[in-house]
Amino acid sequence: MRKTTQFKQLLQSPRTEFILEAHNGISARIVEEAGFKGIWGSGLTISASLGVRDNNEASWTQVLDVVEFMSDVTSIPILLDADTGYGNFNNVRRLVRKLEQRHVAAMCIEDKLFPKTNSFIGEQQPLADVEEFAGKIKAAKDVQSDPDFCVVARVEALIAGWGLGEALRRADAYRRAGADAILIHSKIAEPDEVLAFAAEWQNECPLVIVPTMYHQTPTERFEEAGISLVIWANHLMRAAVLRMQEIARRIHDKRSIASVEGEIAPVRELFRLQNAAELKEAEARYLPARLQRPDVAEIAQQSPLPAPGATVQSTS
Ligand code: SPV
Ligand code: MG
Repeated sequence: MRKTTQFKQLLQSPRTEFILEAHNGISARIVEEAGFKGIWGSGLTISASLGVRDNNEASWTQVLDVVEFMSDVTSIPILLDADTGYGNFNNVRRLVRKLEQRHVAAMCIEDKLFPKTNSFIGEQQPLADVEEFAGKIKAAKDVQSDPDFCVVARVEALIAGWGLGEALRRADAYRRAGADAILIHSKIAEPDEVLAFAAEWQNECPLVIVPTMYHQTPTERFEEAGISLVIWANHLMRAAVLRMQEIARRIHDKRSIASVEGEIAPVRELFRLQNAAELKEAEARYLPARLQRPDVAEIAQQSPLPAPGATVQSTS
C-alpha cells in the first residue's frame, strides 16, 4: 500500500493511533522496528540533531535532505512537521511537490509566522492571518498529485493564548480550506484545553494532538475523546541526548571505554540497522567473485532488510 494511503488510513482509523518522532535515518528505522505505523518528522528534533535552533535556522532544503534519508530506509508513512510551510502559498506548493517526490506521505503546517519559534518558548507568539493560512492549505491540496497525500493544519491559538473560540474558528476555516486533519496544540500541563476543543469539535475532521506537556494524561482519555492521532513528538531525541551525555562524560572522566562497552549498542547492531547484509547479498549477485570482499560471516548470516526501494511504494 502507498505510504500516503497508509497515513490516510491512520487518520481515518476508528481507533486512536500513535506515531513517534524520528530525526534521521537510523531513528526512523528504529521507530518502524518498534512497531509504529507512522513517523513524526519533528522540526524540533531534526533541528536539534543538526545542532541548530527550532527557528527555521535549518533551511527547508536541508530538512528535505534529512527527511529523504528517513523515507528511503522505512516503509511506514512520515508526517513531516513543515513548520509554517517555509514561506507563503507558493513555497508550500513547491514543498508539496518535493515531498511527494520523496515519498513523504503527509505534512503538517502551523498558523504562525516565518521564521517560527518552538511553541514551548515564550508567550503570545504572533499568529498567521486566517485567510492567508487557509490559502496555503488550499494551495497544497490543489498541487498534490497523489489524492491520498495529507495536509494536517496545526492550530496555535491555544498556545498563543487566544482561547478556545478562536481555536475553533481557525480549525473550521482550515477544514473548509481542505485540511485532512486538525492538529490542536496546547502547552499546559493538563489535557483540559485539548479535551474541551475535542468536545466542541465533534469529529468534524480527524484531530491530532501532541501531549508533550500533558504527558501524565492516561492514553484512555485521548481515546475516549475521539482523538485520531497522538504524536509522541521528541522522545527518541531526548532519550539519546541523556544517554550520550552520560556516556561521553564517563569516557572522558575514565579515559577509557572499558566500562561502557557492555552498555551501548554493539557495532554489529549498527551494521544491522544500516542493512549491511543486503549489500553483501547484492555483491554476490552483481560483482565478479574475484572482486567481492572476503566474507564477513557474521554479516552474511543476518537476514537482510529489504533492498533499497523494495518496500517503498511509489506514491504516483
Ligand atoms: C516538533 O516536534 O517540532 C513540534 C511539536 O512541532 S512541538 O515541539 O510541541 O512544537
Ligand atoms: Mg515543530
